[in-house]
Amino acid sequence: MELSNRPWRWEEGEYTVTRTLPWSGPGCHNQCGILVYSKGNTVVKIEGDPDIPFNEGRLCVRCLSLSKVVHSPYRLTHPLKRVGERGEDKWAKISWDEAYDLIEQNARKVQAEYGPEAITVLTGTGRNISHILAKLCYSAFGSPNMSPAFFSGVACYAPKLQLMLATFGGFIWADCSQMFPDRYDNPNWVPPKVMIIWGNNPVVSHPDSFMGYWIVECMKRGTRLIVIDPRLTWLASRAEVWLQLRPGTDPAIALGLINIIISEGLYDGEFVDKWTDGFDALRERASEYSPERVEEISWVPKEKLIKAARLYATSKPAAIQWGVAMEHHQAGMSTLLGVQDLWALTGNVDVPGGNIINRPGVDYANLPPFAWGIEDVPRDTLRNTIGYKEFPFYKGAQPDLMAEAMLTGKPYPIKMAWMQATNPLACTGADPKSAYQALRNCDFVVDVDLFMTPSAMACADLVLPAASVLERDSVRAEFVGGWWGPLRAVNKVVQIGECKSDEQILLEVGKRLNPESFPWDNVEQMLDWLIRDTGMTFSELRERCDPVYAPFHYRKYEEGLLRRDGQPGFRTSNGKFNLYVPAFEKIGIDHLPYYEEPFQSPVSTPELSEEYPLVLTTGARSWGFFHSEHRQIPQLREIDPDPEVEIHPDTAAEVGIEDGDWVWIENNYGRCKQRAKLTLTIDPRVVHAKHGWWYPVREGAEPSLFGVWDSNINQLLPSGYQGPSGYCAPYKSLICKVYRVSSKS
Ligand SMILES: Nc1nc2c(c(=O)[nH]1)N[C@H]1C(S)=C(S)[C@@H](COP(=O)(O)OP(=O)(O)OC[C@H]3O[C@@H](n4cnc5c(=O)[nH]c(N)nc54)[C@H](O)[C@@H]3O)O[C@H]1N2
Ligand SMILES: Nc1nc2c(c(=O)[nH]1)N[C@H]1C(S)=C(S)[C@@H](COP(=O)(O)OP(=O)(O)OC[C@H]3O[C@@H](n4cnc5c(=O)[nH]c(N)nc54)[C@H](O)[C@@H]3O)O[C@H]1N2
Ligand SMILES: [Mo]
Repeated sequence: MELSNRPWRWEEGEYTVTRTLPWSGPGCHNQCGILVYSKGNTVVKIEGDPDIPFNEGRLCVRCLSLSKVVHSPYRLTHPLKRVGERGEDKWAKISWDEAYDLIEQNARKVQAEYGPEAITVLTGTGRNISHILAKLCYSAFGSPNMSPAFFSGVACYAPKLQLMLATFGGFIWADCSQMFPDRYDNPNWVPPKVMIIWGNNPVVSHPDSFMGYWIVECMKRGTRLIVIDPRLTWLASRAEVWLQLRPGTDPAIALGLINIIISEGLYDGEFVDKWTDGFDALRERASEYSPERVEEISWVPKEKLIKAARLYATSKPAAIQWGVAMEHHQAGMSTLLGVQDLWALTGNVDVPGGNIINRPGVDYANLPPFAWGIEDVPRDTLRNTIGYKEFPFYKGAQPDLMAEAMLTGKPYPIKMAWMQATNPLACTGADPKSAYQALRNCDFVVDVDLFMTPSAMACADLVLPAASVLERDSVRAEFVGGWWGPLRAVNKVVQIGECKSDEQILLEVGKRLNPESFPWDNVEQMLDWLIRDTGMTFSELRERCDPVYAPFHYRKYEEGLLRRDGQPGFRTSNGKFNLYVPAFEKIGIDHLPYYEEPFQSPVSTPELSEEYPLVLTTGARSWGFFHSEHRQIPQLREIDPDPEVEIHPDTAAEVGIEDGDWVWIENNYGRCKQRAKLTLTIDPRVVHAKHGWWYPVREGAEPSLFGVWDSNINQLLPSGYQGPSGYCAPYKSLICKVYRVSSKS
């Protein structure tokens, strides 16, 4: 469909205007259309592109501030080689060629002496880096050990993707008309009658290619909300039912809802009979979770749970929008499974206004799958992937065991680490002080980032300056599987210093180390190859300008549009939407949803809870920051000048804390300082602390490391408490106490 007649670039008065999208650097998961106004090599302002259906001209504050990020005086502009001791902040500018020489020498030395698996590639939330880093790890280094940087249980989205593949063989999300370029006007779409927003605050976070304002658009069209969140969010304040649960008790809520829906006969018997497997076992399991028991576990009054169950099950269609809070608990997989079961029990699978099975922007049979380049790693080496034996369900190197290997040298030593688009000491890592030691144990550490981070300062030997999204040509495509979005070109606007794009660094390092796997002469050729199934080249895609939407069909399982054999059903070996995890049965872990207390809680560790009486959840997203980013951008910092811990006034009064006081948040693993924000929107037994804090304008050299140990809440979070499948970890279910900084520091 022709969306607009505007070209990808034009002149307007004294400005050049470029249409592009901010897929990465500074980050997010999305692909909002933006108009970049530039003069020469300077970005002057950003506006929303009204012709892009994904965001229809709307932008968040980070996007509107993009020019300040691109031109920040704190940007890295040249490759830097460490010349002092690690952490001393002594660096020499070197050329890219010298940097590549160092990389090549070190990588070849490690490969020869220890094998390629002694090199690890450490990633963050990915954005358009995921497939690039896979290719770097597998094809350039020949190592199987790509791992999210000390990100315990890779507790973000990957658990959802792996579980969905294992149970029904696709990727599902809430239907807000996003599959259609004509959006809310599309005649096949209807808004959900009810939406459950669960462990998610998308009006702030817009996570995983899902824009929060889409929900508001649905609300304008009649959608009513159920919100499951320990904090009163904007959406919760407008919900029909708000379930204010104790953090970490989500699996009990899921099982309670399932139990009510089944026992009251509110499920969709036809869908269940025809398309699902495992109903009887699920019914039996859920029957253990009476509303009374769920109330006791979760603190949610049983009347509210029953109201929510009835409202969801009797409103057709209905959708569930799920957030990362589900994965931020050890038993997170159980919540995810429970939610999938709810979609299926209510027959809301792939129906208009329900939870739909997405389709990539193009049918890209030949595009790289999840792990671009993995075919370059020999089978024997793949078997050496860290965590391969311990966690057979896990894909890639398991981060908690990777941390262990880097600390202990077992099962084998890790000698070289490559970090790109991650800041584990400030944000990604659980137990960041151990992560520091783990990186320090490596002989050679490279970091690629837009800014000098505490992680690079403390541990890197070589720091490479990455280009931001306005400094690169790239494509926005669904290379990593679940981050759905129409295909689009990312267009370079300016060049900052000697920064290079992640794509270009990949290609140049790859050509040095394994040229056969990098046959492209330049990035454009590589992009052409990546999107070759579309029948377009990169420059044709750019000229086309409009995003590429593939035709979308509802109820694909009825039409035989999901399975490789073209038969009706789901893409699973039994053709069913499984209400349990067949793969879990094989590896001997519970294959149905279950409730387990968080590893530390008032219930599981009552003695410890005498010392640390409060339940601690962390990391609800801030408007102005993407994780540890943006603390050096004044207008974004103005929105959230300090890290804040939310405390109920009654709780604060008990320990003499006043609004705005600096307080210690402490548990048996560590402590950090944040500023008290007293609020009635949180239960008196719960506190919530912000994540990702460091202070880019403070001293970089040790011991300060930009103040990374001052306010970093992850110091209260241990590594090694991942769930039984290797996925999920307790980022949002901890215990702590709070007290004024002056009273006992
Ligand atoms: N306590 C607590 N901790 C959490 C969470 C929580 O809720 N609570 N959330 C967790 C979650 S869900 C996630 S996904 C992780 C996120 O963890 P990460 O994704 O590792 O996020 P950051 O640590 O901010 O690191 C991102 C780095 O990438 C750099 N960068 C941005 N764009 C580019 C680019 O285009 N190229 C390159 N090379 N670099 C770029 C930024 O400058 C920044 O330094 O954090 C986790 N940490
Ligand atoms: N501005 C901004 N946007 C972002 C990011 C960012 O750093 N900044 N990060 C991106 C990333 S990588 C991710 S994963 C997404 C995450 O985006 P979301 O899924 O929205 O995650 P959060 O904001 O961490 O938490 C969502 C809600 O979960 C609630 N919550 C806390 N503990 C629990 C619990 O135990 N159970 C339940 N049910 N709810 C709980 C919090 O109160 C919060 O309102 O955001 C992405 N978008
Ligand atoms: Mo995330």
